[in-house]
Amino acid sequence: MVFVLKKVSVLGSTGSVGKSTLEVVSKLSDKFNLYAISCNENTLLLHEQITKYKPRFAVIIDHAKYKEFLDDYGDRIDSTKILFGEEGLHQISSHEDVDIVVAAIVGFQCLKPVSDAISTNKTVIIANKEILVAAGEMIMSILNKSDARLLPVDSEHNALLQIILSSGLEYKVNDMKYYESNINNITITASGGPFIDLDVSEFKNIKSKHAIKHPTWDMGEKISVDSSTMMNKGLEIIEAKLLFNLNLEKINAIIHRQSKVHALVEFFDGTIIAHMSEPDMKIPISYALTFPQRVYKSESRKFIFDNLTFEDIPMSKFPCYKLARTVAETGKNSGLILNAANEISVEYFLSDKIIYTDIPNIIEEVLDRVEITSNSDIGSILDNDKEVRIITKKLIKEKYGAS
Ligand code: MN3
Repeated sequence: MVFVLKKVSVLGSTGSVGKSTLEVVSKLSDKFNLYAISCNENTLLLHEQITKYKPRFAVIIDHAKYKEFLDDYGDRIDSTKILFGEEGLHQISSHEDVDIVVAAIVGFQCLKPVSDAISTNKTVIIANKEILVAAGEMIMSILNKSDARLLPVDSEHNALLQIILSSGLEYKVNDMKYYESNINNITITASGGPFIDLDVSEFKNIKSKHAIKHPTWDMGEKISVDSSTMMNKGLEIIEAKLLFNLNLEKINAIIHRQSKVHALVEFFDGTIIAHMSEPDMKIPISYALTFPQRVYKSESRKFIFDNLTFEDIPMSKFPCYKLARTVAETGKNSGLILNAANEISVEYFLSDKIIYTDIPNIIEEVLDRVEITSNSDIGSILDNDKEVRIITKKLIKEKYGAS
């Protein structure tokens, strides 16, 4: 039998998950072949990646950067053909040669290629949280009509997947009752962020430079703020509800400051199985790539067990987490509203236009103002998202005088 290498497209290869994915794919070169990579505007790194990993295609989304790149190098570097924009993304996500699409583009730009990849029955490895939160129901409905597979690389959800598979259960994203009839509850962990020990009366004095420092994971500014408000954990509750179809009261989060236990599953017999590893994204990425096998050899680092602690989340400190749980229950477009209002609020906070404690207040008010409906296609999702962002900015201008 001839063993055929699986062809992988990495959307967003210059971001942190993208970079880790390329490292894993090149380490597993006896299993995978890099089909394509893409960047928004970091063409400097893209060029480096082209030379190093030699994909068949490389896509540049930003038009000016694409033009500039063509002027410098032409439309082909050795065996790599340079493609442009949405058309290029469409090609590398849905071409019949592609087996696996890693969706690591930040934001809504990822929605169309993910939907293309699902419709063409790819294995989709999803690193993009916001499209699961904002368009999860639509994504699940096209997934149900396809033979595609959706695998999460968010460390907690990937850990849940690993526990479930290791326990002899299957991964059934589309089955509404499967986990309800097999699992008591699932728990994802949260580091607690930088303000877990700060008195809540001090929260109003938190500045953006404090909020972007995450204790255990190395991440971008926006997600670091989301971790500090626990919105990130809230978004992950929504993500978990979508992927594992359990009632909300069976989906928990707990503070575990060391980020070494990533998730726990309690089964009917009272057994709780936990997933532990050093915080290294290459572990969940490699598991998703070789799913359901475990093939990747991690750089051997000794796992340090000392002082693993677990605490309940102090809800009164983290209203964003509470809001997200309500949204997980409400469903429909409430995830979209939460996501958009949060992104705008965090953006304003990062540029010091509003204070830290305004963030949950703004989101809550936007959730009250915008109509809850269902969006069934990409067009209405994008329109709804734009609308919510405008409403959020208007509200911030009215109430906080910022623009
Ligand atoms: Mn996570």
